[in-house]
Amino acid sequence: MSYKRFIMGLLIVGLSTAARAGDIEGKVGGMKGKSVVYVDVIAGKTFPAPKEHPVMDQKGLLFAPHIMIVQQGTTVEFLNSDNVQHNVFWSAIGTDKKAGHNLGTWPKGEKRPYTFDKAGVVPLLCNVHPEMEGYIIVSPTPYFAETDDSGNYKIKDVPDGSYSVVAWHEGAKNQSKPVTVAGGGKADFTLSK
Ligand SMILES: [Cu+2]
Repeated sequence: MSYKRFIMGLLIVGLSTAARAGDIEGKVGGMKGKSVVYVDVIAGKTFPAPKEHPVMDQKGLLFAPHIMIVQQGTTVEFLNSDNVQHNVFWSAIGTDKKAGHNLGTWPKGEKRPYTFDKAGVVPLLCNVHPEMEGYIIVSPTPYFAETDDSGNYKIKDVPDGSYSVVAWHEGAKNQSKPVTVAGGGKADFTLSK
């Protein structure tokens, strides 16, 4: 390849990547505290499973973090950091009761992995401590964000295109909105119970 063609190639790659993606941002209102926002299934697109294994801890008789969002295909390590035995189970993923699972009960310091191949909301419970409750939101795409406490969010580096964006909040009805990203996009949500 000639030097000139190489430089031309670099310029084209540079220009096209610069124009091809942007952030989706906005605000989720109507409910207090943190929400989760994600880009829903994109027809014909799949994404490689992330290599990182986030840890869902059970500490001080609480799931920590209380809400975790992961990409579909992610393996989550469930850890017990308490001096008592904890259990982890969920009775469904989204509305699919067949996706319910019991990971078992184990003592302090032990971890058990689970790979979430199905997208949806996973309500975590512990059958030793009925008051324990947590959530894993499995996003079908790598494009997701948690809001800050005021509801503001930013989903970074979403390729230009048209999407359905979903907002989730504990105890509220999900809401989805069409969003077009052209170097960036905006979507505000007002959720209710
Ligand atoms: Cu427990």
